[in-house]
Amino acid sequence: MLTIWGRRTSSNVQAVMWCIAELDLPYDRIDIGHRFGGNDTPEFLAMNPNGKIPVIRDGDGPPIWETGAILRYLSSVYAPDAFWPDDPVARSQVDRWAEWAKLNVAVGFTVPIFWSVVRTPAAERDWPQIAQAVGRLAEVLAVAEHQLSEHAFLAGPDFTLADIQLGHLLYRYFDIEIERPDLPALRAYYDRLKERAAFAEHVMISYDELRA
Ligand SMILES: N[C@@H](CCC(=O)N[C@@H](CS)C(=O)NCC(=O)O)C(=O)O
Repeated sequence: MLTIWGRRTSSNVQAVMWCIAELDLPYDRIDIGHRFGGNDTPEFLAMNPNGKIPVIRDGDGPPIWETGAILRYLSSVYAPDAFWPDDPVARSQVDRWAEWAKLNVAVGFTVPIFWSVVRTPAAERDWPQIAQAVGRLAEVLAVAEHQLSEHAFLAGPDFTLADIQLGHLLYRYFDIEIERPDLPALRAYYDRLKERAAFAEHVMISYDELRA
């Protein structure tokens, strides 16, 4: 049995939970972080000295933290080959897109855009700076747009770990009050993700409680 420490409104927890649900794994999730607190206790810090969520344990195995490491662990142990290939060369073709999404889309969206809009009081929002961040992110998303205009999923024809790393950000990206560039292939991809039960359950979650 997997145990996950982390509140369901955390985008990183959402990525992990979406992956767990896609792989149909049994789990127990414990609410930790933000309004629940609990991530600064000695017990939690002994699991993750960064005091961050998500953390998982698989049975009585050691704690695993960092969302990318958790996703790769779960995929290596439990996923079918198409989702996370055994062959190192085939796997690199998925991993490069997963890493790309984490380093470019998550970093370019979460703090400079999502936090600046949702987690900042209306009177303090710096719209020119937000518009700049949206413009920078648009350049990154144009790369995904090109890829998704040729393939059903980010790394090619199959749903893979790379789709978790990109897709879990898209509910918030398409939902918040920003001007978005016209990216029809990305929008169609997001619409397809919304049809997945695991995505709807674990990613399409209200973020109202995070509002400043
Ligand atoms: N690099 C880490 C970042 C983890 C992180 O920043 N988690 C946030 C939630 S998304 C957190 O723990 N925030 C503190 C809180 O929720 O109290 C990862 O990818 O897992």
